[in-house]
Amino acid sequence: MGLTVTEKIIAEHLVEGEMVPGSPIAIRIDQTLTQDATGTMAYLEFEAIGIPRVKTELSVSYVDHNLLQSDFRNADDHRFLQSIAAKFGIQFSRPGNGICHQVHLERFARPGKTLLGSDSHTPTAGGCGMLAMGAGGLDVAMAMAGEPFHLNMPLIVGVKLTGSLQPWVSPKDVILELLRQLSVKGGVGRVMEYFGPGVETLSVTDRAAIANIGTELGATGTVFPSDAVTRKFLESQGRGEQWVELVADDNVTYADLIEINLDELEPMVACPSSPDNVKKVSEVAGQPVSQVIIGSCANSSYRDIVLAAEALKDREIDKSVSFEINPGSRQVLENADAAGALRHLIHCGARIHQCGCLGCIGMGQAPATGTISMRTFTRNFPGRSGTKDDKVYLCSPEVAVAAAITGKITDPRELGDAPVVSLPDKYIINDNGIIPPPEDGTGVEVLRGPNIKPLPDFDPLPDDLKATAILKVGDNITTDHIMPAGSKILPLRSNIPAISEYVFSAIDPEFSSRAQQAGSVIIVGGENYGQGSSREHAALAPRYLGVRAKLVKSFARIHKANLVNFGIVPMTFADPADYDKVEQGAEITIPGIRAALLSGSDTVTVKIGSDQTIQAKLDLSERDRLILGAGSLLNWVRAKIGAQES
Ligand code: MIC
Ligand code: SF4
Repeated sequence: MGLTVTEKIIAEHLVEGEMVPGSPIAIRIDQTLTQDATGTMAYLEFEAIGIPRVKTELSVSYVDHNLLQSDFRNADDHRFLQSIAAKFGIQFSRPGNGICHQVHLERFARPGKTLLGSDSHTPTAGGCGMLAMGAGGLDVAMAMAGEPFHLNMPLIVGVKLTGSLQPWVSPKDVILELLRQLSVKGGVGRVMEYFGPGVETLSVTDRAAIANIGTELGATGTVFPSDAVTRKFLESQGRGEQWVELVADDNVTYADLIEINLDELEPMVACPSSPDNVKKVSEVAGQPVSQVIIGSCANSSYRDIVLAAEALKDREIDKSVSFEINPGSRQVLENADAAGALRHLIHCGARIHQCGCLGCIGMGQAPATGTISMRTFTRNFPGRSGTKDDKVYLCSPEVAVAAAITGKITDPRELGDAPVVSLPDKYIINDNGIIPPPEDGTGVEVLRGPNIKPLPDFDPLPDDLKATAILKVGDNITTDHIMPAGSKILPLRSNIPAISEYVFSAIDPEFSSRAQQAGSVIIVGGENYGQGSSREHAALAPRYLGVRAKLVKSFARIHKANLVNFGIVPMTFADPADYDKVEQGAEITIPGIRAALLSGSDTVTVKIGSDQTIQAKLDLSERDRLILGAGSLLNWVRAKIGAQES
């Protein structure tokens, strides 16, 4: 039987296990990326491992999230990141150089390679024929130390594209359609692999826009083939020699097959407040809009910005709309300027911001109360924009521009002829925003600001667990619920005691003090618990507050891995109906939890109060169990290194 592109890359990098869907495997990681909001912790962790230089082919540290410098803290973190990158042999992409995924695609993505990033949208580079995955910072630190990445062999879903996109219909609509069909948990445990004649009609940045939001399906990754289009892209980036052809064999069988005819797609939007609440624009048209933003790692490439400029040429922005542009990278900005696009944007009244994540992670750009904000972003989870009860719609740049012109949600096809954007044969390339590390970093001093606190120590798992279920939540809880971001909380990412005060703050403001009072805590949840970002702070900070286990109906992949890394036992209800038996506030006992884990048992008995028992499943690899027993991945690694040395 032939191999898919994903299987070919995994086979080439496999160091442990067999490529049987669902079974644990470990693969070699060629490249890593970090961004500042997860990177400070990832480098503290790398430092704690105690290796003098990264062992990957390439590691890049980006600063793109925490760009607001309202006090010393973010600026201190930037200096810390720059100095530690120089010390350990890591490329450093300066603040303002662009969003990690956009810059990585432009300058570093390579077909056939593996990339692990401490950001959930790392699969963006899958648009260039890579296997790129998001992970917690500690997993990325381990990869930098040369350790393989552990995951379950994914199921490979084939997405066959036929036809071609019609005027005003965007690559974003492909992935919105998939979200409509599959929901935010439809991709869990899967890699979405695209093939078919429609793929050839999409540029690498179009493919990257689709791969980016594959994350919102809960997918482990999204992979496009590396073909003539990929070669042209790499040549336009002055990296033609890095191209290799990588396509699926003719006789492959996909675990599932989905077919999308691009000819039939229409402009779509994801309505508040979930990326899978997708409707045709025509179904929600006419509602007034107060803010329109083009940006984020999903849609801020050259094509997106120039398309907006062309559509706005000789037109005006509606007076009730704040129209904002967040370019994805300095390369995008410089090339869009050379093409004359900035002139049209400035002339029509756009607010042009620096290159970075900005409002996508609540770093400014919060919308006005009760009004609709149309954004080309990745996520519209409740309150993520920074405004309570926000009404954020996710859309393509085409739909965004139409709303900016009319002041209402509008089907862009009503605007007449669609702009046609041709991509440069050669982009203007200027890498002076990326600082390479010195050959030898041993003498480099790491600069630490007062807000950078050491990693807390965590104790091993006790023999029996006694804990209080101080919080019970429903389905699709996001990491934005567990550990919110935004301009107030993000600067605390390198200070666990301080950030832990905000755990679950949006849904339970007393959570942190109640957890500390309870001492030992268990959290009860529904389906797809922990969807969204890769932030390990959503495990690390709760662990600091005393959370020792989570009992839910199902987990999102990255969050579950982060729980294991920080010694929180992830358990699922053996019978989902038992969810109703646990009330918030219940006292829970799990006698012999440590022995059950270490002996490889698939279930444990959970006592609720004094009179009920239920069964919980432990769906964990042998390595996961050892890590949980040790209390954290770092404890386990340190013990292993200690055992090797003695
Ligand atoms: C996000 O989009 O939620 C983030 C901010 O990029 C996160 C990472 C983080 O929380 O730092 C992600 O997607 O992983
Ligand atoms: Fe940044 Fe938003 Fe992309 Fe996260 S989703 S990396 S915050 S642009």
